[in-house]
Amino acid sequence: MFETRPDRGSEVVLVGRSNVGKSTLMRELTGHDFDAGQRPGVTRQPNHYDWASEDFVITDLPGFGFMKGVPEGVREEIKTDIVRYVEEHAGKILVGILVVDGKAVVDIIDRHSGPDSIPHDVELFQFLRDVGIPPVIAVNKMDKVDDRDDRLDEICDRFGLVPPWQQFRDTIAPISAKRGSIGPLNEAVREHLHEAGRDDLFQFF
Ligand SMILES: Nc1nc2c(ncn2[C@@H]2O[C@H](COP(=O)(O)OP(=O)(O)O)[C@@H](O)[C@H]2O)c(=O)[nH]1
Ligand SMILES: [Mg+2]
Repeated sequence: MFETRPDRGSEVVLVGRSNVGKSTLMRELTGHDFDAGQRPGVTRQPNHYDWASEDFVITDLPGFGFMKGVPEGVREEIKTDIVRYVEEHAGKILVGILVVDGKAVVDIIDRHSGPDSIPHDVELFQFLRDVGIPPVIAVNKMDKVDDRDDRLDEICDRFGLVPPWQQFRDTIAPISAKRGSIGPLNEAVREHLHEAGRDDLFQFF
C-alpha cells in the first residue's frame, strides 16, 4: 500500500473522515474527478495529483473513522496507514489540510471525547503539529450551517484554540467545496506556503 506516490519534493495532503467532502475538495483544487464511478468510502489508496512540470503533489489520503460496511479492524489499519504515510513524508509535506463536516464535527468530537480517549479529528490535528506540519482545518459544508460564527467558535474550542475563530484564519477555513467556495482555504494555505518561502506554489491555491 502507498507505493504509488510520485517522486516529488513538495506535497500538500488532505486528511479527514469519510464523507466530509475530501474528494469534492480535491476536484475543486485540481479540476480532476477521482471518484467517478467509485463507491464512496471504499478508497484505501491515496489519490495523488501532480503536474509534469512541477515538483509538487497534492494527496487525498483515505478516509478514516466510521464507514458503513467497513469492519473496525480495517478502520484501524487505515488510520495506521495514514499516520505512517504522514510520518514518512513529513519532511516534504508543507501543509496538512484536515477536512471536517461543519455541520457534524462538533457532535462527533463530543461523542468520542472521554477521560482517556481523544477523537480522531483532534488526534490527527495534534499529530500534524507534532511532526512539524502546519494544519489547516477546512470546515466544509458551511452551506448547511446557519449559526456560522457560533459553530466556528465551537470548532475552535474543540481543537484547543481559544475563540473567537477569526483570530485563526490561518488554521480555520470555512468552505463549501460543493459550491466551489474555497477562498478562505486558499488564503490559509498560502499563508503557510509563504512562511515556508514557497510563494512559487501559490499557483495551486
Ligand atoms: N452540502 C454540501 N455537501 C457537500 C459539500 N462537499 C461535499 N459534499 C457532499 O458530501 C458527500 C461526500 O463527499 P465526498 O467528496 O465524496 O467526501 P469524501 O468521502 O470525504 O471524499 C457528497 O454527497 C458530496 O456531494 C459541501 O460543501 N456542501
Ligand atoms: Mg473520497
